[in-house]
Amino acid sequence: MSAPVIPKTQKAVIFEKNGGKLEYKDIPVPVPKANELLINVKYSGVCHTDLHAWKGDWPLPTKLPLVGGHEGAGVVVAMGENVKGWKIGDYAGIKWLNGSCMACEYCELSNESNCPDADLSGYTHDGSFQQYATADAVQAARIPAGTDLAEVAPILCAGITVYKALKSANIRAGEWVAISGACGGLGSLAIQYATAMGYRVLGIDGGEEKAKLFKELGGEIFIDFTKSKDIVGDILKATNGGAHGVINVSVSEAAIEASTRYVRANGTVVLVGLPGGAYCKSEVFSHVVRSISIVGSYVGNRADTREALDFFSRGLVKSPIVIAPLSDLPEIFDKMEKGQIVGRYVVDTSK
Ligand code: 8ID
Ligand code: ZN
Ligand code: ZN
Repeated sequence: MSAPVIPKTQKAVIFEKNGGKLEYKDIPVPVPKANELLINVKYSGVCHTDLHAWKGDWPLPTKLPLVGGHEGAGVVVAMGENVKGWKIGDYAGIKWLNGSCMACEYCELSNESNCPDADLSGYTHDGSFQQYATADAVQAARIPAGTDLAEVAPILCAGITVYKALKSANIRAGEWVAISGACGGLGSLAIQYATAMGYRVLGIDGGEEKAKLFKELGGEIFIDFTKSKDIVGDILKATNGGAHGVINVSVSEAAIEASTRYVRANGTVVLVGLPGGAYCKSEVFSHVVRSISIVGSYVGNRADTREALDFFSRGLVKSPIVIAPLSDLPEIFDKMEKGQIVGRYVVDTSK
């Protein structure tokens, strides 16, 4: 294959300060470092984390100015001189974990997301809301040739994250998993991974459209948090004693607190959603006598990435996507803030 022509400038959405104007404009195409791929991003999912990063919600500063985005799917167009195992034309994915030191005790055990020097796409490293982005060749996701790049994009954060979170819940086939925030980007994939893994799925989210999507994706029982007068009671009843595992993917401190009360005795509450400044409150007496576990789950490692992509390639999970131009990002953030997104928005970087 002849070397692709790489332009000097490209379209991107960039902001100068947290909460500042999201500008759709021409910026320089980055040059890959020795260890990096240059990926021509075709599509990028829009994760709620991108909204947190833009707003500056978390106690971890972003780089500024910043190009957000960390669910980028595209084609390798160039690479640094130390890159091994990739060739021009390969499909590659930009994940949240852009790169890590590979030498600390966490990296040694493949817990690379916990690396103190983790480099994060769309946060500490310009991400996938641009047409050309760089990624460490060791961490970039390998996407099989022929994959639909718009459809696969949400797997690169949402898919990997919920798949790892479900593993962290230690549920057995036939047991109940409750997904709180079931019909957003992460939740809509969690329903399907959970079903494919053999669990019974109860979802909590709000509104008719979300209730409909939940059933279409194979969920069993839907609890509407905008209608239920007693969410905890309703879930305990529906599951005959509580969910064996709970995946918290809402952006609500109150919903997280409730999950400590509807998890079954000996069950596991998994914290995934990251409402800024939130605490997970659990009543100590009940926590002890029901012997529940509360664990945090943070994206996934390279094996989780490969496995999560494999579920997708086998047709077991499909993200309900809405494709929009990259220039629409401000409107997408606005909808996301209002909880109005059903499934996942994917932006087309060519528009
Ligand atoms: O590695 C991680 N831990 C990780 C990875 C990726 C994303 C964590 N996240 C975090 C994001 O930063 C964000 O805080 O997970 C959270 C969810 O991301 P998302 O799925 O991309 O967000 P969304 O598409 O906006 O979906 C959120 C859903 O929660 C529902 C909303 O209706 C929406 O469907 N929800 C809310 I907000 N309050 C709720 C409540 N009280 C609720 N559902 C049930 N009960
Ligand atoms: Zn994400
Ligand atoms: Zn490390």
